[in-house]
Amino acid sequence: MTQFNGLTELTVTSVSLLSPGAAPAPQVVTMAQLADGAGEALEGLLIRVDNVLITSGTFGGPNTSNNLTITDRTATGTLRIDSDTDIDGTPTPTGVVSITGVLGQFDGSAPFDSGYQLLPRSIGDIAPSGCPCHHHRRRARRRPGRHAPTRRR
Ligand SMILES: [Ca+2]
Ligand SMILES: [Ca+2]
Repeated sequence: MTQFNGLTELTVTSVSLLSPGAAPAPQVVTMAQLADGAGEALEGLLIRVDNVLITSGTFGGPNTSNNLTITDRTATGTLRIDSDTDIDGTPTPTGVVSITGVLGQFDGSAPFDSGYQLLPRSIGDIAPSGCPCHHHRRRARRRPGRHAPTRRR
């Protein structure tokens, strides 16, 4: 087992299939549980965050990886769109969504307890949310959307 920018990596020497079946159900969490100092316990797990709004960044063009800022009512964090998925190149949602993904980490300095990133596996991991919360609806309407300058990384 090694670490890469705080992300625990398994160096795999052999893999055997123990039992075929469906992927594990995601654990439903809030952004506060993924915050600096808090996310370590969930690293590497499949999780889902509901009632999420993208507050800056876009999914970017095809074959690009992009970091976006997301928030629920509890905290703000990072959504990472990896170019290996089928998400890059698709329109960035403007409404409230539920996002399933694996929790990764990119943190270049000790104590390696920050920089958690939610990494959805495919476009199917991002679903519209039926959240009735007015807070999010107001924010979504105020959002400048595609007229805003986008930061590229
Ligand atoms: Ca870690
Ligand atoms: Ca891609």
